[in-house]
Amino acid sequence: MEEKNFIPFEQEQFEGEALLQRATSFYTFMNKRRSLRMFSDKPVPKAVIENIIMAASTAPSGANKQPWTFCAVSSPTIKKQIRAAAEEEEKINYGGRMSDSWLNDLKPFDTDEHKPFLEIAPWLIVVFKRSYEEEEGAKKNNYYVSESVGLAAGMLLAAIHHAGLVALTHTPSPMNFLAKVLNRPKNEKPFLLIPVGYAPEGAEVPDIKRKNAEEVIVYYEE
Ligand code: IYR
Repeated sequence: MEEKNFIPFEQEQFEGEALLQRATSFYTFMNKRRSLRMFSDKPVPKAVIENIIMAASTAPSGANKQPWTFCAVSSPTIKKQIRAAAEEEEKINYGGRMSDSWLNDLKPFDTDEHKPFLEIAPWLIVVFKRSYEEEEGAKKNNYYVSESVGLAAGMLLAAIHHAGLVALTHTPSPMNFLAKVLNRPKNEKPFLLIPVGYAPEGAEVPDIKRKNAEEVIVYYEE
């Protein structure tokens, strides 16, 4: 059993104008992040991907179990396999597995079963959640696995944006094929498929709006 062992917490602090300025400028910066469905094939160095993933891996997690694995794929052969399997599932989705109202909600995004970006983007980061660990032959469950991995994925997207790169939070479904193609162990389940790279010249994104403060925040102050 691990003993309690605390160390001093250190962090730079801000007040007044400087505090507001930091909060505002980070929001402004994050508000520029967009999901892209088109990528340049320009290479991104492995060391950049590694740092982005390690930033994601600083996320909080249930009992600090860090129940995630990030598979970083630049292999053209594996990207091709992933594209083929994803398109096979999506063909069924767009051909009737998704409801009419779902297909209608997707119209502004102009999506279809074709996923060429899965081969064009220099990296695919496949995020897996680890529902349990195998310790000395015994299964030990992790805690709040989806919440933890969701937080890590959010931080991954922020790190990608901070590096001036773009990503798509892609959810081909069902996505069990990712565990197969990447030969993952039984305790890992695919969570998200995230192509990462540079935006191509002339990239466009749908003209969609984010909710404003009144729509997403409820204050309780008295
Ligand atoms: N998985 C499909 C459909 C899709 C679903 C949602 I919800 C989106 O926000 C976008 C797409 C696809 O990737 O095309």
